[in-house]
Amino acid sequence: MLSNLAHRALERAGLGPIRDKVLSKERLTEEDAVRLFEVKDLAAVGALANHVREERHGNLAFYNRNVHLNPTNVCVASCKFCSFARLDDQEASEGYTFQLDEAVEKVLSRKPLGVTEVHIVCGLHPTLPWEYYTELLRRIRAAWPEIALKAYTAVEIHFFAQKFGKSYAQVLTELKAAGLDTMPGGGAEIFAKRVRRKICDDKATAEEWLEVHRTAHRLGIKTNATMLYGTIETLAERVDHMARLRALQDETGGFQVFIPLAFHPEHNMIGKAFPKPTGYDGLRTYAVSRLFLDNFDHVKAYWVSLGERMAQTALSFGVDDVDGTVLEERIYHMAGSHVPQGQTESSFHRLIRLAGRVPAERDSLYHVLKVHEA
Ligand code: V47
Repeated sequence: MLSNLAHRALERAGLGPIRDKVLSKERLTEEDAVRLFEVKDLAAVGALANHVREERHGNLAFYNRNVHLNPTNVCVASCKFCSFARLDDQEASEGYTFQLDEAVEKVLSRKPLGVTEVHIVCGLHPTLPWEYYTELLRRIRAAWPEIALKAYTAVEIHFFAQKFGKSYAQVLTELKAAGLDTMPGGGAEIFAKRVRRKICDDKATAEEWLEVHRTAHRLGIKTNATMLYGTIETLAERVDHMARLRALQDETGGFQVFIPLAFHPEHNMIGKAFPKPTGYDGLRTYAVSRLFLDNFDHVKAYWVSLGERMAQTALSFGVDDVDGTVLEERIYHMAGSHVPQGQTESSFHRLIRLAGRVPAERDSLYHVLKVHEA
């Protein structure tokens, strides 16, 4: 329920018509979303997003027990915001590539922790063979049949298709046969051509990213969607990004969650020009996405990207999911994140409870495994 105070604040901000649309479940236009971004009364916009969030999920805040694996940081793409990628695996350049045995062993060593998902993302490695990627999944799956494998972004799938002369459907079918369950949402950045040309001009285009996800959905593979905010994009370009995701979701229903990712400026080519986005910007981005993406069940604050305190706050600005325990994270820590490498389940419960929510452990497909009432 929206409080009288929130109603008055929304009226004062000139958001009465948008509020009425939200309350009557009428779809917001791109202009509405830009307006929500521009309004200075963040609390009013947040209250409206919180209303939608609580209508969908009550007081629950979802998390999962997962680990990250980045088998290689060697990457032929030259994304200007990236602090993780290296051109080769020479020690001097800090590039690395795990042998298959090493990568599998790393994952299996986490088995005693009760992990339910492995999140796997690689750089676009110039020489690794196709079998490396399929075998990695196959071996983990063979040794740990019940683990969920969330692996390879659309940018990697596009790279595999080009490099190994396969269609997206062939790549995904073979990965599925090897054990792939779901796909992470990385590599989306901002879809607008103007932005991609400047910050990531040599990897999958917006259309290719979307086509990979369309193909995955057709093959029954659920996927996630991200948006990197806080570099050169305008607010209208953020909204355009979300509009393209909303349109694909109308078509396929295959996205599980939307994940805004805050730019981290350390050790990359554009960090000096763009400081880390403010908490204010983060919260309005979560709130607007919750209101605009009416066909997405979940909005996630990836605590590693946002920081634990802001992730807690975001749980009252439209967010219902804070990602996972993670355990070993590289992409954000190499770009200046100072949060811990991981959370224990109890530290996660504390984080969620202190934000006034009830922790709910979920699996990779958002089935609730256990609600941890106080
Ligand atoms: O695509 C890279 C982003 C993404 C930086 O699907 C950066 O559940 C900010 O997609 N500052 C990879 N962002 C991470 C990702 C992800 C993370 C957690 C959960 C899920 C999921 C997906 O990280 C990249 C890029 O957009 N990124 N460098 C940086 N300096």
